[in-house]
Amino acid sequence: MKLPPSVSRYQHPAGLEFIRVEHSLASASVCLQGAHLTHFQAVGALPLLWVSEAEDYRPGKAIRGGIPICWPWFGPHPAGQGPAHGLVRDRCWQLDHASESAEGVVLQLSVVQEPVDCWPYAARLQLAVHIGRSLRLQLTTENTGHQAFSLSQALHTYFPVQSIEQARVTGFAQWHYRDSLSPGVGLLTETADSLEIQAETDRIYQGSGPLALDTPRQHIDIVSQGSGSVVLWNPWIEKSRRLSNFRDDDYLRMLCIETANCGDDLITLAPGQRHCLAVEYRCAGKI
Ligand code: TA6
Repeated sequence: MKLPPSVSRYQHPAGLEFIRVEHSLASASVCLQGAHLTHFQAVGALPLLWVSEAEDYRPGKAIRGGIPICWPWFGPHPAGQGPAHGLVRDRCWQLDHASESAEGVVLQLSVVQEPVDCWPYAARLQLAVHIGRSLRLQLTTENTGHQAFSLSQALHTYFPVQSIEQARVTGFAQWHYRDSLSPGVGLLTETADSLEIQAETDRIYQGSGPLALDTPRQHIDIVSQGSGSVVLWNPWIEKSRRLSNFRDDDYLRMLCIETANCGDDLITLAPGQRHCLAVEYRCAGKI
C-alpha cells in the first residue's frame, strides 16, 4: 500500500513492525502486533500515552503501556481456557488504509478472528485511528459467523501521571462500580467528585459520560461512545513487583482509564451485526 507523506513503516530492533505518523498537528506510533498504539502527542502538548521503560518490545507479548486492545474478553477468560485480555493483543493486524489531510491522519487496521476452542465464533475486528489535535479510536466488531456471541472488551489505555499522588480523576461521581480486589463486596457507588489514587486500585465502573484525568502538567478529556463501563487501574506497590515489563516504581508514573464493555456491560451480536466502541482523548492546557 502507498503511504501518505506523513506515514511510514518502522521495524523495531526486536522485530516488531510499527506505523509511524509525523503530521503537522501530532505524532503517533502504532504497532501492527495488536494494533497497539504506543505513542500519541499533539503538537504543543505532552505525550498522551505511557509505556514502561522496562518494555522490551519482544514479539508475541503484549506491550506494557500505550493502548492494548482487550477483545473478545476483558480480564481472565470466562472459563479459564484462554489468555488474559483475549486473543488479539499478540496477533499481527493488517493495515488496510492510511490517508492524511490538513486535519490529520486516519489509519484503519483489521484482524480476522476464526473459531478457536476457547472462542468458537467468527468475527472481523477493525480499528480506526484518527490522529490530529485529538486522538480518536473506533473499535468495530462484526459477527461474520452463523451464531450469536457475547463479548467483553476494553481499550486498556495507560496514561502518564508524572506522580500518582497528584493525579485526579473526575466524572465518576454517582457511578456504580465493582471493586475487582474485593469481588464479594458487590455493587458500590462512587461518591467522590475528584478521585485520588492512594492504593492498589482495580475497579469496573458501570456507566457512561465524560471523564477527565488531571495532573499538575496535563489535563486530558476522555469522551466515549458505545461504552457502558470504564476500568480504573493502578497496580500500586506489591502488584508492580509481579508485573512483566514493569519497573517496581512504575505505579508512580501511570494510571489506566479503560473505555470498555465489561462487567455487567456485555455486548451480544447476532450474525451480521456490528458494534463500535469509540473514545476520544483531548489534551487541554498546562505543561
Ligand atoms: O485492567 C486492569 C487489569 O485487568 C488488572 O487486573 C491487571 O491484570 C491489568 O489489567 C494488566 O493486565 P496484563 O495482562 O496486561 O498484565
